[in-house]
Amino acid sequence: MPDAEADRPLLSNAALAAIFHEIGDMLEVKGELVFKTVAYHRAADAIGHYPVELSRAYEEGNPPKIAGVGQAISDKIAELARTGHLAFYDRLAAEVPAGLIGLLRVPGVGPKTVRILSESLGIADLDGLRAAAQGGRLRTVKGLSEKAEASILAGIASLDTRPDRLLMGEADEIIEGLVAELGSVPGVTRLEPAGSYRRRRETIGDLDLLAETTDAGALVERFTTLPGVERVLGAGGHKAAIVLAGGPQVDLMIMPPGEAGTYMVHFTGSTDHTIRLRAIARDRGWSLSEKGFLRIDEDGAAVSPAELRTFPTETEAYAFLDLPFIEPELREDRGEIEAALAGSLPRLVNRADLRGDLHSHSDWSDGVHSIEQMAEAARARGHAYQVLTDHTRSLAIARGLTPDRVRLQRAVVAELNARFAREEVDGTAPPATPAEGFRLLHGCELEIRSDATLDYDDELLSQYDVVVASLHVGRSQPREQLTRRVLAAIRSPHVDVIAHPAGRKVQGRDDLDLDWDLIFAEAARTGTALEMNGSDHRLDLTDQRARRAVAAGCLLSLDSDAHRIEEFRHLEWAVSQARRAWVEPAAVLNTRTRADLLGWVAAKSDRLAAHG
Ligand code: DGT
Ligand code: CA
Ligand code: CA
Ligand code: ZN
Repeated sequence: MPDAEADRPLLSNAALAAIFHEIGDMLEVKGELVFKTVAYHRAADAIGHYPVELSRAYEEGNPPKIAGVGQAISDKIAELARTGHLAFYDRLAAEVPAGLIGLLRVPGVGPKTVRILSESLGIADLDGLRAAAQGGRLRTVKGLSEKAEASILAGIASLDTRPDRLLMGEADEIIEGLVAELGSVPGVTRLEPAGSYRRRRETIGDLDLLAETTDAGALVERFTTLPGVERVLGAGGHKAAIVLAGGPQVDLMIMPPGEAGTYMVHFTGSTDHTIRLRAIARDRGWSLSEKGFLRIDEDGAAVSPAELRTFPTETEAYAFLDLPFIEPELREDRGEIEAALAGSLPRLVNRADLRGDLHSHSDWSDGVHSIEQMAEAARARGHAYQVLTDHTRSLAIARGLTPDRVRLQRAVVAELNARFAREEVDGTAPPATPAEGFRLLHGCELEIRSDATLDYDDELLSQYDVVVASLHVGRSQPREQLTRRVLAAIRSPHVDVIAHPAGRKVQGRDDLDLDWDLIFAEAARTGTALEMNGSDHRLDLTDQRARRAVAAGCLLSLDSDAHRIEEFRHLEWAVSQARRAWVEPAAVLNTRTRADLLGWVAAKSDRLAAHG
């Protein structure tokens, strides 16, 4: 007998994640306890990131154990995998109107406000909220002021105008998928991402792919019929453009074999960079386009018969202009042409230069994985050190640690390190372990409180290996007070790094209003590192700001701020922003050996004393 169920497509991990996020949102609006709603959002994240197709694993009867996914949620995945439905979800959806969930997207509107709005004004969706705010009706509700009404209106406006460029993680994921799909098309010998993605800009508008193939027709055919294609914008003999469902536009260009050099230069951009190259070419009697260098006469017209010079590699194309290869991250016309002409391009930091990571969390505060899981993952990546920096006491929302818990945690770290040391002697440590061995260093992400005091006393702070300080509260204080708070941390003998200094979110929250020149000067004077946080939602410091910081004499630390083991990949994004900032290895604290790092930390008091 044919099984009707068998034809049902399995839910992808992304689809499962969306369902659990929605459950979390609905529970929030219903007023469930925070820890319960957070559990659903966390599980949704874990499911979305999970490397194995979960529906299939559950259907085949071997569900994996996923950190952050407890029995109750596991049962729900099983039900979804088996039937494609979830009774619990259906019940909630019947109870909580979909429009109400949409209200949560408005900055500053939380579940409690949504409930009040729904109950007192009968607001059911975004349009209803906008109308009520414009009509001045929100201020009539108990608990909402005229100010709150204005801020909700501004929030709705920001939703409408928010640019939706891709974050690094989204772009990486799509590129990986495209390269996997298209790489298997017969005839394809090469696929190269270009455009802003290759330059590693912090957000990416559309994706640009260059290809070499012996069968252009087959490649264009597959490209325009990929499963995720929503619209085909155009398809020709050697190029095509598509829009992916709910995603970006992707441009595909097919290069003639052996002529990639100028194609790569042109489609990597930036436009500003290639305009400079064209001017140099023109001065020498050549017109530069993606097709190559075309000989021109004094009037700029192509000579006859046409003379076209093409090159298989970018290095050769640059060399034709007597320039060294210029790294894609530098190609923004921010001085790289001048430096290339002068032979003074920087030796950019790369991932392999990093010996460790100074900022990460565990499930003791707001992370997902255990201390041991995080340490093992860092060790397997070849780090010589990973600093565990769970949040401190006053950041209750992130389960900041009390001093008692800090002492307990220190013992856990010591015990793990004893095992790592034994395994290095036994020869049972993972093969990636560096010569200096691996140690988990004990640190914290120390909250800088609103009044510019630090969250722990000197006695407790002095016992950490490394302290990373940051501020999460009182963000709207005036510039003077915010700057005073950051300076207080910089001047503390115990603080080694200022984490995500601008407190901004990519395409989201604004920067903190800080006196940057003062901060850079004090950080340089005291030898306090400034972080380039690699989370693609943060990327803080930005490339431009980091470049100013290094010019002012500051050290940087390139950190993952990982809250789960998969987030160690943030380090790659921190590195790419550092490269865009022209950063060389010597300016990065975590290119140092563990001994050098700890020596530098220990010397902070001396530095403070020496400089008064
Ligand atoms: P995006 O997509 O907004 O993040 O930025 P890009 O840089 O990827 O820009 P896109 O996709 O419009 O074009 C990809 C590359 O193609 C760009 O970096 C340089 C080249 N290109 C595009 N339009 C022009 C142009 O009008 N003039 C020149 N010289 N190059 C262009
Ligand atoms: Ca692009
Ligand atoms: Ca494009
Ligand atoms: Zn953190």
